[in-house]
Amino acid sequence: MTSVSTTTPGTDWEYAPSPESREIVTIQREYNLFIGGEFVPPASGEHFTTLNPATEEPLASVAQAGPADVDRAVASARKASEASWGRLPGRERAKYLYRIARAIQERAREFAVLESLDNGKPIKESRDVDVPLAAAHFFYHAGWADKLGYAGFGPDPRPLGVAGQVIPWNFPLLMAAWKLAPALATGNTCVLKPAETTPLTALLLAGVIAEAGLPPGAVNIITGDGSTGAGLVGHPGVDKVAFTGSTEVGKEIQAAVAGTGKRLTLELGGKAANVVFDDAPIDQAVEGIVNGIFFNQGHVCCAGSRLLLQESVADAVLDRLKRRLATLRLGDPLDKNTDIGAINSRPQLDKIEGLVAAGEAEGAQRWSPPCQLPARGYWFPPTVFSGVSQSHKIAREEIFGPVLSVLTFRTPEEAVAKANNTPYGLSAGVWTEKGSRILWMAQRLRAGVVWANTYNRFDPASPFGGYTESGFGREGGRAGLAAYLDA
Ligand code: TAP
Repeated sequence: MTSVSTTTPGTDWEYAPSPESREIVTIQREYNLFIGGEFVPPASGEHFTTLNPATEEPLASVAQAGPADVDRAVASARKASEASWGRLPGRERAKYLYRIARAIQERAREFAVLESLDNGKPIKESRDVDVPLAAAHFFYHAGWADKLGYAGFGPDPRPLGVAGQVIPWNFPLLMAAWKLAPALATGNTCVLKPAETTPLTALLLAGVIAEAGLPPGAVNIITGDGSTGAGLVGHPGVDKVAFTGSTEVGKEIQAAVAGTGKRLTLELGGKAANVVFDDAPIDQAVEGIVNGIFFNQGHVCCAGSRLLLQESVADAVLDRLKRRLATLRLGDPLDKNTDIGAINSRPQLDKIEGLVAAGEAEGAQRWSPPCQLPARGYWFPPTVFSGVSQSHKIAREEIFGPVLSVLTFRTPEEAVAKANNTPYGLSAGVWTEKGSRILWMAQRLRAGVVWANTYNRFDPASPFGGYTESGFGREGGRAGLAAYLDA
């Protein structure tokens, strides 16, 4: 498969294909569960198949953890919490975390290729964003492990015990790092459940963790579907639940955990406003808009999926945005020239198609650059809706795909009112030349993260999380440590 430019063929320079070799990765035919420091078969003997979403080709057969396996994993984490990992001094824990971070760097290409195969994201993103950030999270938290007594949590903050962690499919390795690194740095032990459609990089990470010599049971990785996740978060042996995923499942988890005394953090969905004022540097803003919604096919909780343009520049920005979108290349995720990869699964593609149909039915104007989609696999072209009003479904619901809804505003007050007119509160973007306006906006936008003249920037030192239906708790930075400490 090759990447196809969205420009009209023959009218522009074409890139020669530049595929990354998949030879670097050995994908096993079958994967088991990582419990107690080793790979063990599931009690039921059941496995499911994970696919390459760009080709629909089966990649591997992966263990389905049932209740007996969840029990076994939680018991193994409890044992490590009481007898080994939970008793190590911070300076010792740090050594293991540094080792994991370095191993991710050393095996970066392997992780990146595997991530692109299992998730469908372009190799340039897995190579330049997911994998380096995953390593950075382990490095950053390794630095904290021996300094917790000086972090403002009292002289001797204690770990909570066993953390049950459930993650989604959009950043499989990175979300595993976001969960495991702070939990381990603070002396907790972990049972992690990756998403059903993207378990492979978490299992590769399990191998790295085994090689790094962590005490058995400090990290357990159990694969399975939603029932495995429900079994884990509901398990009485879990002290802390950390969940990243949809608001719908987050609410179910909150109800299941209520009254149990378990600590809970939820990182859920979003419908962020990316606000462009008339004094913004337009070319930079256009790059930020593209990065905001088309990075990772829009499968990003903090995606800038609602573009708010000041009316006086709306036409000019839209024109330039469309010209820029016509240069994006959609196709083979392993091609280093690819900008837009595959949609992660058939159900996600169905959801995007359904919401886009609703946008058209409600009267918004749909536009995509000329774009040939590959015959096999799950694909959706970059799409822009203009003429969107706040009542439209595509302005209210999270699409979680490469679809941008464009609205306009006249005054800063109107921009704030429209940006905040959402049940979510995860992120927002502001584009303007005026520093004072950035501060004015940041004080009024109800979002956990506000980016100014940039978008989708992540750093392990910077806390990330939401308000209202986007969840609660923070990941990253000192604030992220608090979620794993009894302080
Ligand atoms: P979900 O369907 O919520 O799945 C997330 C994880 O929860 C998966 O591992 C899933 O397993 C598991 N799960 C499903 N039902 C469960 C249950 N009843 N109890 C416990 N676990 C359960 O979300 P998704 O479709 O994978 O991800 C997309 C959503 O995640 C979007 O709304 C997005 O905004 C949000 N998200 C948020 C963030 C942050 S940081 N706020 C980051 C990434 C994604 P299966 O995979 O087997 O279904």
